[in-house]
Amino acid sequence: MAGIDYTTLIPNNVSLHENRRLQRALEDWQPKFLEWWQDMGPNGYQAKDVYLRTAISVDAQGWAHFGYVRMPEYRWGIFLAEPEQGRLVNFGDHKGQPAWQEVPGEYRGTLRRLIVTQGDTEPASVEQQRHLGRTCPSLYDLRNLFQVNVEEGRHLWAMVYLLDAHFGRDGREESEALLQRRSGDADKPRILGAFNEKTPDWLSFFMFCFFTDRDGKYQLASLAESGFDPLSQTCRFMLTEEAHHMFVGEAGIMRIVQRACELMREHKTDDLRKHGGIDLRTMQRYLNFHCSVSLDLFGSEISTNAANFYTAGLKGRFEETKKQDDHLLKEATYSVAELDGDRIAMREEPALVSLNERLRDDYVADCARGVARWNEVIKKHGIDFELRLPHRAFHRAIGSFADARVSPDGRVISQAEWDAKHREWLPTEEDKAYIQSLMQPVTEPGKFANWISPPARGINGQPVEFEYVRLA
Ligand code: BYC
Repeated sequence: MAGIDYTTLIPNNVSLHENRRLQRALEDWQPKFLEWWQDMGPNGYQAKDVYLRTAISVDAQGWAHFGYVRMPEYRWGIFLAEPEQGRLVNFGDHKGQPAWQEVPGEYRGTLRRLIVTQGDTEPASVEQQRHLGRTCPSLYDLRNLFQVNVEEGRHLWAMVYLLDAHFGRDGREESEALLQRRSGDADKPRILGAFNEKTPDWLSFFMFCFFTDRDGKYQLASLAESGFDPLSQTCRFMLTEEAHHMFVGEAGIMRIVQRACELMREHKTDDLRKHGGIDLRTMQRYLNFHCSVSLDLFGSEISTNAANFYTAGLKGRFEETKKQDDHLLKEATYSVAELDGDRIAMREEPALVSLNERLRDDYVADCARGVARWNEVIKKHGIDFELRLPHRAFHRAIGSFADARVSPDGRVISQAEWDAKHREWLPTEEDKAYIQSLMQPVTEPGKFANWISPPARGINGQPVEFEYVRLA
């Protein structure tokens, strides 16, 4: 396979022309998507040339083509990773059976819900980020924002393809509904909590890419294990795109940390507001917020939904096939953090209902590796400060800690202590106003806002001062 057909209205590597009914359904949806993109996509930049990458094949080497594109003309399409010959269902009650090419009737509703939940996050994030272009810290960052946005748009296409190809009229209705919900809307909100939060500034954007896109990585990796083969193939290709989004987040925060350290040394103070930088304590509060809302995205610690997804063979564990166990988990247990009076204790729970928590553990370990890389920058500057992940029970709205008050270091505290201290732990109105005051656009090629360092290198071998977006 590998080659993508760009001669058709909808680029694809799924031989769409052989399935007239599906082709018509998607061609009917395409103008509605474009209308949504015009209304809810990046505000103010639709007519500009942006240096974007587009997928030209799905094999590991060199799938991307780089060139100037106007975003509404981006070739959104349907790209599935190469099929694995003889693939099996690798876990759950159907383990060992050939992977399904069609939706098993008994799992139709469940699978549809999983795909819709995944699909809903994609347009949601574009909506959340739609005003950021106007305050970009550089053309390099502006281009990265738009690359992330068009690829989230493509991820929506990926889920709509599955809905239209495999769920008949219900699927087509869900595809329409994906364009009708709106992030943060009181009447028709997006499905998951974090996707109704605002992304009003670039510090939030980078934190979102680091923490929330990383949830995407872990959820997609679990769905890539699915016994429903088209879902697996779709998610495997999406993961290659997701990697860039997390890079944008990790490198963005690292550049802000770098700049903070430079300013601290230059002015011999950690109060950077006088000097137009973002101090590390403010960054810690933003980190606490974005980490905690992203932890919620994994669902409840104990979840029969998660157990059912697994037993049915629909959603696996992270790197399921690399694990050395029976892949049934009926007898296994897993250690889960739970509230035990006024403390948090570990308890052995049945492994099947603990799968959300297990995935959250994989995620936390991955986040910790990124935070350690930020701390290396701080350490290299000889500054005595460490950014930390908040405890998993801190500021949670989903699961067993939702009603508890827990400090970032994992102490169960009283409401009174929370009221007295939460301003030290979460972004305050003053923080938000200060960060907002820094959001002045910098659009001269090669120039960067004062609060962020330039990147070490440009995109696709281009220099940092390349004109990544043509604004003229
Ligand atoms: N907010 O058993 P529970 C990405 C609901 S991000 C609101 O605890 P379950 C991306 C839940 O739906 C990845 N509601 O959870 C990143 C259920 O409702 P019902 C997105 C929530 O079902 C950046 C009830 O609470 N992909 O790709 O085991 C940019 C009890 O549920 C939340 C996926 O999420 C919440 N946070 O697991 C762009 C993968 N959490 O059934 C993109 C697909 C739970 O009682 N989704 N609820 O009405 C899933 O696998 C599961 O739906 C979840 C929840 C892991 C999200």
